[in-house]
Amino acid sequence: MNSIELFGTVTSPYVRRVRIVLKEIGRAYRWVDTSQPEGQSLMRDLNPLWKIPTVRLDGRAIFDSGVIVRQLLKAFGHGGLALHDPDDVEVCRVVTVTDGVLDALINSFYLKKEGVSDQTPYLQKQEGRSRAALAWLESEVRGPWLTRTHRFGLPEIGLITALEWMMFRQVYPVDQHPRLVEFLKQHQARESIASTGPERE
Ligand SMILES: N[C@@H](CCC(=O)N[C@@H](CS)C(=O)NCC(=O)O)C(=O)O
Repeated sequence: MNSIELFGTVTSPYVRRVRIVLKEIGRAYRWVDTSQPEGQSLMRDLNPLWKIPTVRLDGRAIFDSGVIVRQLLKAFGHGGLALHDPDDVEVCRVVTVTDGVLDALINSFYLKKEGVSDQTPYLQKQEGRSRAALAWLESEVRGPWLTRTHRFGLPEIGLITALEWMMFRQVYPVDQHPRLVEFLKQHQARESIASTGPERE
C-alpha cells in the first residue's frame, strides 16, 4: 500500500493542482496543513525551498507541483486525464507561460501585502508581464482546450487553478479576457474542480 502525504494550504493554486490530480486518479492521501506552525515546520524539515506543495511519497520527499504530478501519474496512471508528454513543445509553452504569470502575481501579492508600493518599477513590470502572458494564453485557448489533444489534462488544470486563484485573491481582472472566462466556465462543473476551490474545502 502506497503512502501519500501532501503538505500545503487550501488556498495555494499550486497545491490545488496536486489535489485535483489526486482526485482524478482516485488516490487517498494524508493532508498536512502548512498554515499551522506544526505543519509548516514539518514541511521545512523536508523541503529546503520551504515551498508548497511538498509531497512525501512512500517516505521520499518530492518538491514542485510539476514534478509531483508527473511522479503521481507515473506511479498510479493517468485515470481520466489526458496522457502527459512533458517534452511536447506545445504543452511546454502553455505550462511555462501559465506558471510564469502565476509566479509573477503571487510574488506581487506577497510584496504588496507587506507594504511594497504597486508603483515600484519591478511590480509594474510584473503587472505588464501578467497582462502580456494572459493575453497570449487567451489567444491559445480553443474553447475548453489548451493543446491539440483536446482532452482534459495538466495544461488545463494549471490554467484553471491559476485563473481561479487570481479571482479569489482579486490580483488581476481576469474578466478582461472573455475567452479565458469562457474556458473556465466549461470546466467548473467537473467534480475535481468544483470540490477543490480555495473557498470550498
Ligand atoms: N514552482 C513551484 C511554486 C510553488 C509556490 O510558489 N508555492 C507558494 C504557495 S502558492 C509558496 O510556497 N510560497 C512560499 C514562499 O514563496 O515563501 C511549484 O510548482 O510547486
